[in-house]
Amino acid sequence: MTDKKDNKKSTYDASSISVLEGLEPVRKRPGMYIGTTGPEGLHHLIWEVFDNSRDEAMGGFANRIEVALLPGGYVRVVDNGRGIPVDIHKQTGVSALETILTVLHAGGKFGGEGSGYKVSGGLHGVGVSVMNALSSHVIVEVHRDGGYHMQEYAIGVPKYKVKKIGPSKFKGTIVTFQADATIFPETAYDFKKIVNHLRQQAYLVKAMQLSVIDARLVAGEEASVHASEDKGVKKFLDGIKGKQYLSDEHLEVPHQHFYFEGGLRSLVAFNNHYQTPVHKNIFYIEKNDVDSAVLSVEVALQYVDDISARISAFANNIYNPEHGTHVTGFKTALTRTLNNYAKKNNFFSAKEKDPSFTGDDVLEGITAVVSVKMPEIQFEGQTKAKLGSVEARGAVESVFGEAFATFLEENPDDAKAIINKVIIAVKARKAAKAAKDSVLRKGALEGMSLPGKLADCQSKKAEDSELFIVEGDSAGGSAKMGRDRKTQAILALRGKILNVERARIDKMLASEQIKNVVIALGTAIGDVFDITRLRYHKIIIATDADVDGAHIRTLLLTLFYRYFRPLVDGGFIYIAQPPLYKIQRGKETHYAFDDAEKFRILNDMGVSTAEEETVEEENNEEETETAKKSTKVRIQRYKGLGEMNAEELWETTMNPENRILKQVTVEDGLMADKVFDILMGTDVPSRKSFIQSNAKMANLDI
Ligand code: 0RA
Repeated sequence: MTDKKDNKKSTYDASSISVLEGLEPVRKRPGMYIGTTGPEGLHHLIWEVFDNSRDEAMGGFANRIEVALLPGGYVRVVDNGRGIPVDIHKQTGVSALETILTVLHAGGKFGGEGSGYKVSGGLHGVGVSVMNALSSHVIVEVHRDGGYHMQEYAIGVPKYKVKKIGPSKFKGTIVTFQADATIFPETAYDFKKIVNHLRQQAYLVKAMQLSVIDARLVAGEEASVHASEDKGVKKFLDGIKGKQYLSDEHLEVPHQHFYFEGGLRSLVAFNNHYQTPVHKNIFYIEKNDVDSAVLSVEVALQYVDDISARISAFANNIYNPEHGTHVTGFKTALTRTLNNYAKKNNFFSAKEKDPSFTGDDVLEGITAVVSVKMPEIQFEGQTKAKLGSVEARGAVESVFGEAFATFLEENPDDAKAIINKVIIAVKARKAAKAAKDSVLRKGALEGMSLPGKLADCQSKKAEDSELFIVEGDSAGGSAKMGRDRKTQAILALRGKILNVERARIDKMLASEQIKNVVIALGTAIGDVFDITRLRYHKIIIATDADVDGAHIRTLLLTLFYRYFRPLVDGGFIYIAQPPLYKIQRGKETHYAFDDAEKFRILNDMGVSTAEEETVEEENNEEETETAKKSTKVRIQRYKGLGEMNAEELWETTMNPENRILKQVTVEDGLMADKVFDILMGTDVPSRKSFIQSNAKMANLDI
């Protein structure tokens, strides 16, 4: 980087600027140029100016930049780069400075061969002229060619021609602007947002000194917009260490300095700050090739003790949250290189059937940054979220692949730790698959040997057949006795299947109880799932109306939602609605499915609510005379399905004539899936609060 500074000579003059169009359209339709006139657009003005300074630093012409928020809504961006050229453009008779500030897309880099710098991140930008068009006041100060020059603008229009104010032995550019309040409804900047954006940028340009200062509350004229008179200026432009442009006495205000010698390597270290790395050395490669369609490829990575992957991607210093071709190339090379290394160094045992890492295996626990720079850049869609340029893929694949292979060879300790980490990921993947497969094999091979717990129905026609999944052996017994054995099958689950706390659902597939459910369904699971082999067209979950019952129901719904989704989509899953109360008077029997229904029934029977309460409280399950009628009213509250005898269970919950079934929807499944994660997940606080709040609800019921 440092030698560039000396090698590159200034080949630029005003004639290399191509004049494109005036600024009028920008003020008419600002959204077209900065996306929005909301906060994003307002801050975009800063990025636009900053990008130019950053490009100077990236080209090796500057090594420090200061961004300061000043009183009166002013923002100042200072760099110690070459300074915007102030010489006069031969054709237009206007200075280069004025051209750059008043013509859209002007700027040396668009002027064709030999102009400006080639490796540039500002290629995407609309140019500083957009900032000028949308500012009520702009002051540009340039230290260049032995002089100190200045020009001012009002809403994009020059107040005077660029003038030389005095001599200067420095070089650099100071742009101070005030966003136009008639364009932006809100002109207050968000200092945190600026700090975060600029921190990210600081990582992208190795060893650039960047200061961000919030001097909005500095009183009076001290931080005046004509700050070039400030004492700090010379020290700043001179590159004296630790000196900012804003003078020292103003630095009692919020400020941050960024300087990352390691560039992307530092960004990976920063991202891994709260993690435990599995190896010591951060991999890093930077390769520049000025003759290629991809001018530069830069990658840094380190694995940590975690299962998720954190990949940040940039193209021309623009963050690409949706990744794109560069990341595709990176992943391909990562997978291939790690497989090659593991094979070559005998990490795969001979007896392994499928001795290779998948793309997902090698991503577990990785923290990586991929950055490319290219002159012709294409994004997918309207936003810059995803890189589309095809050349980036091959360039990253070969540059990174080669360098990473070398890194593994040269750092055997890191290599070993990384491979071992990936092997753990492979094991987890295989264990999860084995759990599925074991159920699958049983289902497929022993399809005829249905579980002993299943009391199957006589019909072999799935359309007519129903499977009741019942909680507990006693309810199972009643259901078996009460059922219509022609069409109704019963499978009893022992109450405590949920005791496997925090187990993953794929582990549960290995449990005997869940396996029974899967085998009974007949469809098998996973790749060989076959809905035409479904043995029942109604699968009815019948659990108690308490916390345990809700847990079991959640587990089953999650199982169906995750592994038997077509059963949910096809409307084959139901939830039984057993009654909560049995109300009897003489030979008259009523069932109530909730409290509201209980009150309605009692009302119809001519029992007043007040009396009913007495009845219930004092004589639960016992006979009592009411005041109005000399007949006895008996109210029984069912605490579980097991309390019902065979006849009651049939009458209320199983008999297609009387029962109420709730068909399970995809939304129910999704909901259960979420609740399942809370119940089973490692997120202990929310799991606790979930169970507590539901336990309260359950208590109210009792
Ligand atoms: C056009 C050409 C050159 C530099 C710049 C623009 C330039 C613009 C800005 C904006 C903020 N800071 C800046 N620094 C430089 C190249 C000049 C040369 O070849 O000497």
